[in-house]
Amino acid sequence: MTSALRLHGYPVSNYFNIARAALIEKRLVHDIVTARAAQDDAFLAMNPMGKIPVLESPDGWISETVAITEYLDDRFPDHSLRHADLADRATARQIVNIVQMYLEAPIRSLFPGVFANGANDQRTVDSVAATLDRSTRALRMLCRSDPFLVGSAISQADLFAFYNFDIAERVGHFVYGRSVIAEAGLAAWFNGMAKRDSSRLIMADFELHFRQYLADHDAPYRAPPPFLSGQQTHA
Ligand SMILES: N[C@@H](CCC(=O)N[C@@H](CS)C(=O)NCC(=O)O)C(=O)O
Repeated sequence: MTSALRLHGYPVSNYFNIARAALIEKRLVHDIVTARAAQDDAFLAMNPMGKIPVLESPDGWISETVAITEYLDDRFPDHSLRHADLADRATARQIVNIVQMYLEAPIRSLFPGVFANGANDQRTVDSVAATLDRSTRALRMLCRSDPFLVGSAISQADLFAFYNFDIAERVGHFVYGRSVIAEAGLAAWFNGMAKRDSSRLIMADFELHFRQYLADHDAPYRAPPPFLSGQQTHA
């Protein structure tokens, strides 16, 4: 028998991992359907952007990870990943946006020269560095790490930040020799997040598939950076 919730995607994807973590943290029964991003008509009917993750739900196909996590909270309010306090809720959403737009997106523009057999031009490398300066400074100012990013309750901000900082740390160290996690003052928070059951399960799957992905793409990136090497989940 299949579950009412089926998450389509692949464990190398940081966004798939965020959506999967939301399902686990909310204790929702779900199935995983292994799928790669695609631009064919069948996939575009599920997600017009042709990206993963995509959630198959009783209310239809849902894509864009923030739409998935907020749908899950609206449909299944238990174990909410959004704060009741409106100021906290707005801060968490602000962190989600900063992490996606000013940390993950610029880092993603460097993927070709890190996780594939491509090259990054110097102008991109320089402009990404300047954006990372601003986003890590902003996150240092906004995040409380007490123990979660917006106080005592885990929220979608923690999930978006954890999986996107994991990938950003790899790229940031490879390209610049910098630690974006340390710059944002988030080392203790990251270590705490890495110990969660959801993170251990998801990162174990990530490691398994990532090795093959790097080999398939003839990637220059080989080993995790020093900060992540110290993580038990990345051993
Ligand atoms: N804004 C999207 C981003 C999803 C995304 O970028 N997914 C990547 C994998 S991590 C993907 O599908 N890439 C393939 C492509 O862009 O064609 C979301 O929030 O879900």
